[in-house]
Amino acid sequence: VTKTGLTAVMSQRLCSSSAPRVLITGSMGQLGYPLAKKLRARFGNENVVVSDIVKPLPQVYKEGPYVFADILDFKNLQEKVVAYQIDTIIHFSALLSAIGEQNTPLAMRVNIEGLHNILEVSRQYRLKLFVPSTIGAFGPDSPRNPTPDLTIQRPRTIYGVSKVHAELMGEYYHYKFGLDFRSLRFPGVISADTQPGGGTTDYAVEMFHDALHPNCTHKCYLSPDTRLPMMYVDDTVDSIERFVFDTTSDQLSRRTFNVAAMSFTPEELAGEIRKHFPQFRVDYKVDERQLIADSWPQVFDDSGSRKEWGWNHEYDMEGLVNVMFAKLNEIHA
Ligand code: AKB
Repeated sequence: VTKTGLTAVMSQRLCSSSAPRVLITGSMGQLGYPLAKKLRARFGNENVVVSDIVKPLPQVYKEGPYVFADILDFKNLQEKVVAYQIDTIIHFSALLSAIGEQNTPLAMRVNIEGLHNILEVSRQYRLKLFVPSTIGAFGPDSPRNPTPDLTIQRPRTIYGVSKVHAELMGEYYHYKFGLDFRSLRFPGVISADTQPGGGTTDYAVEMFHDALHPNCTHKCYLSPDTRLPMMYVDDTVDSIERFVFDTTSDQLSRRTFNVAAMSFTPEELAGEIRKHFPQFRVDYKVDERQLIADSWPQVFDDSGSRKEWGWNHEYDMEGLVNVMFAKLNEIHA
């Protein structure tokens, strides 16, 4: 090996030895893969272990470690943490709001029992743990415009209840056992190349896909004036990276924070989409998801995140619509 070659190998070693070793659960959902890409670019492919219980496309195996990790199987989790020398877990596995209402027992198992396993394995092996929370952790008794970080939380979905439980359990493990637990409450997340599944805010993603089909009328299950907080996926991924990997524990006065970017109604989004596709039509036919949306924040107050750990979003509604159509055109080209 030449001297420069050796230096390169050594600096690679130095880099990788100081890099975190991250396990992402539920990686084949909307957020796992985009986050893995970002973290792998920063920390190296081998240092970010992507996991789920599904068999992904072959390309996923080529990009770095992909493992079967069932969050309901404690031993399986322990094994992954030990085998891959994990020091940080990003725990995405969960059933979202609308699907959770259709199968409450499963939502309780995945969102609550699964979380207990993740908390315990994190305590045993002294890991850092990030668990996303949501606007759905608030309910009809919470102030809706704006919704602050600390206020009444009495959600009426099993998803919301499980997320309040996750916030409280994580904070309990932090104060009782010193676990470095962190959580961000996310708005509806919008992305072009990964799909959400079973959420109440999913209409916004579906609108973009339908707009690309000239003869398709989007059927919206929320009323035209339902205002909800939303965020483009790149902002979501940035917030996790910054909050988990660029913020020290002593910077934080608490463990759970709201993050926000924009709020809009279906009618407002359709109006912005019509700037690109003037023929875009929407039929409104509300279903049971309206009740969920009506109990959620309309505008999210994230001033705590902005002040304490420097959160700043990049995409507003106009930026979101531009980037979504640019990405979707690339995908369909
Ligand atoms: C859902 O709609 O359930 C999720 C969320 C806001 O947490 N997208």
